[in-house]
Amino acid sequence: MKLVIAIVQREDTNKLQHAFIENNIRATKLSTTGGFLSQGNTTFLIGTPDDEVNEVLDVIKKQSKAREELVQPNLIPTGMELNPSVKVTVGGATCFVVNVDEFKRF
Ligand code: 2BA
Repeated sequence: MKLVIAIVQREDTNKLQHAFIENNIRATKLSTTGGFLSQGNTTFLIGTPDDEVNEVLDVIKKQSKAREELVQPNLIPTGMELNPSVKVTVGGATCFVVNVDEFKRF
């Protein structure tokens, strides 16, 4: 079994959540904040059999768009040498696939 950890932009959250339900994929939604932009994003935890990981990743890929964000001067951590008006491309989705040692439901 694997755990897919998927960080997506807030704008993509609802349609991805619906796509999980339509595709019978179980997921837990967490409200999270990006460490760099300090903007709200969403982290989904998806426990899935090994042979269904690619299907899960395909669903996430289909529903996640890359967007450009302007980094605000007051959000840049001190000491970082960045142009205050720099544009960054966020997403589509940042995904980690990790092995699950045990899965139990009581
Ligand atoms: P944030 O940390 O708010 O980052 C938003 C975007 O800012 C990133 O998009 C990237 O384009 C840029 N960025 C982040 N750190 C940077 C840095 N030190 N210098 C220059 N640009 C930087 P994504 O890479 O698509 O990441 C979107 C969100 O996914 C991140 O939001 C964070 O919440 C999460 N994430 C990305 N990589 C991660 C990682 N290795 N571990 C944990 N979370 C990660």
